[in-house]
Parts: sequence; C-alpha cells; structure tokens
Amino acid sequence: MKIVEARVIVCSPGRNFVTLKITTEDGLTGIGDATMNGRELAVASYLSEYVCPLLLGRDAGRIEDMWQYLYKGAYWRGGPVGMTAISAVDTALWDIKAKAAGLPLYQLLGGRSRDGVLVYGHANGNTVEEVLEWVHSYVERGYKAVRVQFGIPGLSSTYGVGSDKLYYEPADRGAFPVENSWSTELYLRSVPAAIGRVRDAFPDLHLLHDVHHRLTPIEAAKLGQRLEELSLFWLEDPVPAELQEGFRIIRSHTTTPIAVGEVLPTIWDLRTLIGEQLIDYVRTSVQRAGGISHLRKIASLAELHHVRTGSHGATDLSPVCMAAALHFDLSVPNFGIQEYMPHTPETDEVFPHSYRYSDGFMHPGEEPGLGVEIDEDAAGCFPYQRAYLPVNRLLDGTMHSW
Ligand code: CS2
Ligand code: MG
Repeated sequence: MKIVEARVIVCSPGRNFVTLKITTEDGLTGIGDATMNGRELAVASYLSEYVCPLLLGRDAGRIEDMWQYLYKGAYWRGGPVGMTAISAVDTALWDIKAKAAGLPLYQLLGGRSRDGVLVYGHANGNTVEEVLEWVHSYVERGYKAVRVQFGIPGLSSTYGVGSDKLYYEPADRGAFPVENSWSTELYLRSVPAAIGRVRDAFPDLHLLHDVHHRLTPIEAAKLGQRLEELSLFWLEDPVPAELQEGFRIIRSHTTTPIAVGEVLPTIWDLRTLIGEQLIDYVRTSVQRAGGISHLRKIASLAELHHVRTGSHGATDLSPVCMAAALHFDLSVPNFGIQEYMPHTPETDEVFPHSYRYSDGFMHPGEEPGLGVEIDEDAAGCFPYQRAYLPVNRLLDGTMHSW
C-alpha cells in the first residue's frame, strides 16, 4: 500500500482545525487530526514542509516503523508540535489499515473490552444556579458524569465559563489574546462550596473539576483535602505538570483522585507521574500524544500502575480525534472515562462521522476505519483565521498559567 499523496487541510468551521489526509496507490484514504489550539499553522507547516514529502512512496502499512522514522528521524524529538504531527500521520495510517481490512479500527486494537464508552459532559456557569441547571439538563440526557466549572465572585472571567454554554470555545479571533484575571485566594474561597452544592443536589453523579494548571502543589493539596468528602471522580490539572515530582506533595496530603496529561505529548513526560502513581487518570489524547500507537504504550504503562485513561476531548480536538479516541477507548483495558464536548453543526458538516452518543455512553460505529471523513468542499467554505487562547494574569498583573 504505497502512499501517493499526503495533504494538510486547514479549515475553520467556527474554530480552526488542521487535518492530514493520506492517499494510497489503491485509492484508500486515511485522515488524522493535527489541530493545536492557538498554534495551528505551526503543526500545519511542520507537516506540509517536513513530513508529507517523506511519506510519498512509503508503505502505509508500516505504521510502527513510520512512527519511529518520524520520531527518531527528527533529531529534535518530542514536544507538542512534532508529536501532534506524528499523531496525525499515525492516526491516518491506522485509518487506512482498518479500511484495508474492512473493519472498524477497534477490531484491530484487540476488539471491544466494554459495551460502550463512558463520557462526561460540561456544565459551566457564572453562578452555581446556572451550573445546577446545566447539570440537570445533562442528567436528563442520560449523562452519568459531568464536569463543573464556575465563575469566581470577584473575577470578571475565568477558565471554563464561556458565553456559549453548549459549545465552549476558549480561542478568540482577536488580534491579541484575551486577558483573563486570576486570584487563587478568591478561587479557593468559592469553589469548594460551589462543588458542594452540586454534590448535594446530585449525590450519585460522577463530578469532575478542572483547575487548569493554576495552583501550587500545597494549594492543590489543600483543595484536594477540602473536596475529599464530595468524592470527586477527579480533580484535573491542579498544577502545571512540567515538574512531575511536584505531584508528590499533593499525593501525600489527599485522596482526591487526580487527572493530568492533556498537554503532555510523550510517555517520557508522564514517566514519573504514572510510575510513582501520582495520578489516577492520564489525560493524553490521540491528537497530541503520538497517535494510536503511542497512546497505547502510555495506556500500557498506566495499566501497570493502577492508572486509568481519561482522554482529552474538548472542541479543539476535531471529530477525527474523537472518532479515533472512541475506538481506542472501546478496546483499552484500563479505560476510565472520555471527555466529550459536542462540536458545532458546521464542524459536523465538515467532518461527517458514524460515532453516536446514547444514554451517557458513546459508540464509534461499525464503519471500516475510523468512521469519519473530511468533506473538503465544506471545509473550503470555512477559511482559516488566526485565533489565540487567552492569557492569564494575577490581579497585580503578574503572568500566570491560563
Ligand atoms: C480543557 C480544555 O477540556 C479540558 O479539560 O483543559 O478545554 C483546554 O482548555 C482546551 O483544550 C485548550 O485549547
Ligand atoms: Mg483540562
């Protein structure tokens, strides 16, 4: 199965997406998601300038060898840009291999390990009352798990609370990043009680919360202790994860489950977090962490250490990534949960897919391959527009993690 074409398609149906499309000599096509929110063209040019020319003439069936060639052949290894590019190639090659076999991808990954993929929704609001209303609407739709994010009294804006409740999109098409302001003191003063009110109203629901990289380990330890009685499903990204050892402090103080990994692109960036059991869920995604091939290796390391998967699935991961994630999730033995933010109708128009939601679970469908395609005519109607993720400053102006 020789590769005869490899193209990068950039489009923007409401938000930017980068998609790699590979075509073989016998006309089979495979696609991979190469979107990196706020830095899309960095990956697009890495692919089109340096990777796509190397794919031509190679055997699409040699997936692992291709991964090793692109990873070890780059010299400048790892990092989110290079790994997102490798992820897209890997995903597209798995799509082709499954189509050639006439099977849905999960059948090539060992078949089903479960009947459906547990997903979580997103309830966001400026007030607890708004969040409660949204949690109720998710429960009405059959969700078993909901992430809750609240406005913080005293702050004009914060992560996770956007203008549009259903389609949360943090990237903004302005000339400069939107500036958010942050106060750990105001956050810690309000969020435990807010989550407590949701727990009181929904005693049996899986509740998740994303701190989004903003605390120090000891602040996160304090928050984890205060949330213990609320039995969270997980507390996500409590601190920036460059210093993996920092999570030892959190672990030594609290039993609140911890989830980390959506920004981490390789198994080596997770070795301490997983190896020392400093986390309970690993959040890496097909799109960021080296595709299906590398994500399976991360999941195997996690399996050895009682860590379950909880892949990232925000709207800046395209339906191509969501489809691939669901095949991976259906098969991986130590599955935990899958993030699911529905995409907008125009995004779904560009990326027709067979995956479906039903009563709190998702199913990738039985189409050969990933079960998702890119409609290039529709994509052409939505040209790229640069967009930035927000930046975050403390109340005194000091730069902080967003
Ligand atoms: C968030 C993401 O879904 C999550 O857990 O961390 O929404 C993240 O903010 C975006 O993917 C950034 O583009
Ligand atoms: Mg997150």
